[in-house]
Amino acid sequence: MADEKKTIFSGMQPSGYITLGNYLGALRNWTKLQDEYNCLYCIVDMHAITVRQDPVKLRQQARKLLIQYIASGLDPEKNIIYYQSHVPQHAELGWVLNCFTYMGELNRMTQFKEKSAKHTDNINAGLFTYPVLMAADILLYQADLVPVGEDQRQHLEITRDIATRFNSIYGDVFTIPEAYIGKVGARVMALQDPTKKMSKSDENKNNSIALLDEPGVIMSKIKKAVTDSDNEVRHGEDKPGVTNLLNIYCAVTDKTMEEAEREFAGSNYGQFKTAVGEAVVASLEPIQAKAKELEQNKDYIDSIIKNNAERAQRIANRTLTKVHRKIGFPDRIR
Ligand code: ATP
Ligand code: LTN
Repeated sequence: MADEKKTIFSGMQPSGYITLGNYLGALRNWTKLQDEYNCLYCIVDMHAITVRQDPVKLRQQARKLLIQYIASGLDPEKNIIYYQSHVPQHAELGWVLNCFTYMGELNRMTQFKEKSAKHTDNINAGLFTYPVLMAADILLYQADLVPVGEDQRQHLEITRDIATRFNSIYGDVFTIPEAYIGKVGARVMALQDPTKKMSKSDENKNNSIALLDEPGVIMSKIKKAVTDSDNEVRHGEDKPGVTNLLNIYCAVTDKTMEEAEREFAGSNYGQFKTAVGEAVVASLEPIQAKAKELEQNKDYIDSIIKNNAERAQRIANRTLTKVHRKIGFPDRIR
């Protein structure tokens, strides 16, 4: 009988060590979806080189990311977990889709605007066409659903536009994917500047909590987080720092905002921050223990890297062959 499960695709860049934002906005949702869907979770190293990376660090970060995917609960037997650069079909489809994407569409992307403002010395063509490679990632596997944080919504929209455009010319080649954005944790903000998102490539390490930060480091970063001066624990647009900490607290404890506000009515910021810090430490503790264990198991991790890239290639090839036929590339002689 044909496999009736729908397909999920998502990815993270090995551009640093994953943060609580990446975990709450994306990774945690992935682990909840793995039984109901066929899932592919990619480490998008080709996307990461759109900003300059140190080669030694990039390789280490990619391996750590893969380990953290598994430590967070993704089962590498059930899910396909692999490096983007091990599956050349991503780049091949990316090229084709470049020819179906307009400069004007890419010009509107806010991530491009933000990243090019941050890296004025290296505004390269890859940074500009980043969303096209992302569309290729998703469309190669005919994904139905793409679980991401709020910041990726615009990239999902352009993916849908590119796929719809291609299908309208060549027939039903691509599944049109939908974004899956969770209700809690979809946008965790920087601890020192709660008006911008927590980001793994932020140079100020006090802005983010890494999934593998030691408990003492987590506590100290949360204690230093920017709040305000009225000492009242409630959420609101006028209180971005406290709201962010409340959101984090709700996400890691599975409590509602009302429950959390009730719990901290009458607490001062010191007590509140201690409780948030302890809740974060407790939720990350099992992941950290598992990651330590996996790091010792080199052969196991290597076998996952090899097998899963092969599994991904087989699926990717099916779509790519179809695309090549549709656009009129000559058949390969075998
Ligand atoms: P970089 O700093 O290199 O841009 P990043 O921290 O933004 O990296 P990505 O690898 O680009 O992380 O994103 C991985 C996933 O995490 C995506 O699904 C993204 O939407 C989600 N994500 C990133 N930052 C946050 C955040 N602050 N809150 C919630 N989700 C987030
Ligand atoms: N652009 C994403 C990472 C990413 C991705 C993808 C996410 C690359 N390809 C495909 C989902 C599906 C980011 O910056 N967070």
